[in-house]
Formats: sequence, structure tokens, C-alpha cells
Amino acid sequence: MRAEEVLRRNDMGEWTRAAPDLYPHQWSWDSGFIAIGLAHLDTARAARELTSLFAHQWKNGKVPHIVFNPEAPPDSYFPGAEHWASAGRFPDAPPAPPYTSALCQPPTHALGALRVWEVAREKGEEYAGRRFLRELYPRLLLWHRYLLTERDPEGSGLVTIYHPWESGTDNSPRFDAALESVEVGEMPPYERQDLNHVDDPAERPTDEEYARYLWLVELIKRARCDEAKIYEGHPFLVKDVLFSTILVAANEALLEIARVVGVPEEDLVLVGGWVERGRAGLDDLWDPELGLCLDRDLRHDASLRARTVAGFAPLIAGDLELARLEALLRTLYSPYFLGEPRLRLPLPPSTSPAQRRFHPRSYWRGPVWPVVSWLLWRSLLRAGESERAEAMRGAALRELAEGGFAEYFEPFTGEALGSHEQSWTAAVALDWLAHDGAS
Ligand code: 2M8
Repeated sequence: MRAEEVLRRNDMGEWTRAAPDLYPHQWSWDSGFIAIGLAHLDTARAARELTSLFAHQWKNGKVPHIVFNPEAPPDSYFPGAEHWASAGRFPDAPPAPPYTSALCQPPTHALGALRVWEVAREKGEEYAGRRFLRELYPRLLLWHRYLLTERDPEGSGLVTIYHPWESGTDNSPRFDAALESVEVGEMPPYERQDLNHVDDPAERPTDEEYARYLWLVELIKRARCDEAKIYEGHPFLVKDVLFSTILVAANEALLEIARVVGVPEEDLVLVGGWVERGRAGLDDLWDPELGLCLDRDLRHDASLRARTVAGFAPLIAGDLELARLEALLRTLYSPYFLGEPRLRLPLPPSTSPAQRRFHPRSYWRGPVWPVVSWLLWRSLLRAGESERAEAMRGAALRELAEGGFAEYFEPFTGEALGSHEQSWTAAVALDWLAHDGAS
């Protein structure tokens, strides 16, 4: 099946489901990537992917991590709309139904919006492209402002997450230490649906992890999503370096969008300041020994030491001093990552095979995720490392040509895992293919 077909089959008109069975709803950071892919097929439809998501933005600026599809078959996903229905009555919630989750995910949206504009301009669709950016700009600004205020009362430039689901890299070992200290309380019994849609339960998080995930949801609901209350008592509060660096990249994109839209100078100063603050915050979390940037557990005031792709955050944030860039490239091409001799292709495993509790089939504990390869590819290009970027693009396209548009891949065998028609995988493939003539 071709990338374009995957997106068409998952197209629900105004938005795209993340995957046909496993994920029948709209996911926030998936949509940012999907818009990037759709831009190459139909800029107007790509624009709607984002405007439809932002129609469910919360009053405080939060963009929900899932917008539930009222037409999805009952019991197709857990926790679904019923589980989150009470969140629809919280003070900041948007009108419901459709219901949304009360969590959020990394802000890929400005990256998507900028790509839509770039392609629209190339195609001579400047008028419609600019109109779209004018419509979305204030919403993007509100969203980023939420992340840099409610989620960063410290003013560190780094985003605090309340749940591993907010990171997008759910069961990554980078959260093990913080999650292990979460004690699960009384909850009604529940039935997982995700295991019905994969070949092997080892591809998904464990039951122990799920219990903690649901308990954290329960606590957020009990706090009625009051950010100050959550900050005070929640057992999982982590400064997430991957989330934070995507926000830096998104703020850079927002600056470009702001210039196209033509906004007051003070907006440019504000967003430019966010970019600087984010880079400085990442710099504070640099670990010279691992040659990576590390998340921080605020509850226990401790660094979360794990070798995962999130550690390359400064590379994604860009504008690095030469010494830091070289240190990151050394780690990336070392035996901990791309230099690992067992890798089938030189693509970044989500977790280093040398990391404790690495698992080559388990979700974010080891498999290669095309969207992450896309982020690193883009970062290498921007750092002027065009040969390395090109090698990564070539390897990624080969993996997809052989294994299809799977959610993730076993790093040593290239076996396709998880969902087999994952929208964001098809989307980044389209962007890589469009880059052919450009390289
Ligand atoms: C995965 O997460 C969802 C929960 O949000 C799940 O496992 O049920 C993650 O890979 C996440 O990053 C992604 O956005 C989502 C949909 O593709 O699936």
C-alpha cells in the first residue's frame, strides 16, 4: 500500500484517525505530523487537519491529546470518551460532545502549519495559505503560552508533564524511576482494548504500567484539571526534554508564521524570548557523561538517567555551539545508538540497546519510530549535516518500502510492529519523498 492510500483510508473528512483499529480517534501530535504529509497531497485538507483539532482547544489554551470520534465503535479504545466525559464539565473544557481527553501532547502543530504554508506558496496558493495562517496563529500563540506558563510556573523554558501519555513516548524507560514511585489507589475495574489490536502483548505497555497510567488519569480528574492543585500534589511531575525541544522548534516555526501573518512587534519579541528560554533550559539539563540531555523528576528533585532518543533534544532545538553539536553527534553515532552493530539499518532505536529494560519489540522501549527519525533527520539538515541527514532519510525510506507504514519497527530485524497503517508514518514518508528533488 502506498503512503497516500494509508492517509486516504484513515481520512475522516476533516481529521485523520491515527490508525484504523488501534487508534480510531484524532491524536494531537499525530495531527501535526499528518498535516506535514497531507500538505504534499492537498494543502486545504492539510490546513483543516489542524483547524479541526484546534476547534477543541481548551479555554486556557491547552490542545487536548485526543479528540474522541463519536462514531468510533463502542469499546474500540480504552480509556475512551466515557472515561473522559467528566472532564467535559471542568471549567476550562471546550463545549462537549465530542469529548476530549484532559491531557496534552508535544506541540508539533506549528511545524505542520508552516509546512502547509511552504507548500501552498510553492503551488501558488499564497492567498489561501496566508488566510489559514491568520486563522490559526492566535490559537497557536495561546497554546504555546499555556505550555510556557501553566506548565512552566518556574519560568525554566521546560514543559512539565503530568502523565507519560503526555510525552508521546509512553513507556520509555526515561520515566521508569518516576513512575515506579506512583502508588496505585482504588479504581473501578477496567478492560484494556489495545491488546486486541496487536499480534503480541509484548509490543504494548505492561498491565502494571497501565494501572499507573489510569491512576494518574484518575488523580487529574479528581483535581478537576486545576493546574495549581496538580502541581501541588500530583505524584508524577516531569520536565520532559523531548516535549520541551519540540516546543522550541515549534516556537521557531511560530516566529516564521508570525512574520507571514504580520503581527505586532511585541509578539515577535515574546516568541523569540520563548525560543531562547527553551534552549537555555535544555542546556541546564545536559549530562556530559552520557552526552545526552536528561529529563528531570520534579517530585523527587532528581535527574532521570536513561539513554533514549529524547536525550538528543538539543539537536532538535538547534543553534548549538560547535562543541555541543559534536558531542551530540558522537553519542548519536556511538555504539549506544546508530553505531550498535546489531542494527539492521542505521536508524535511531527509541531506547539505546545498552539501556536497562531496553526491549526491541516493546513500543517506546527500543523499536525504531519513523516520526522520531523524521525529527532527527530535520535536525541534522538544519545543523548543516546534509550527508548524515540524507543517509537517515534513505535508510528510513528503505525500511518503509520493505515493511510498510507500521507504527514502529524492531531495530535488529526490521519487523513491522504495532499498527500496520499508521497515519503519521505515511505522512513523514510523503515529506521524505517530497524532499527528493530538494536535496
Ligand atoms: C500512543 O499513545 C496512545 C495513548 O496516547 C496509546 O498507546 O494508546 C503513542 O505512541 C502516542 O505518541 C501517539 O500519539 C498515539 C497515537 O498514535 O499512540
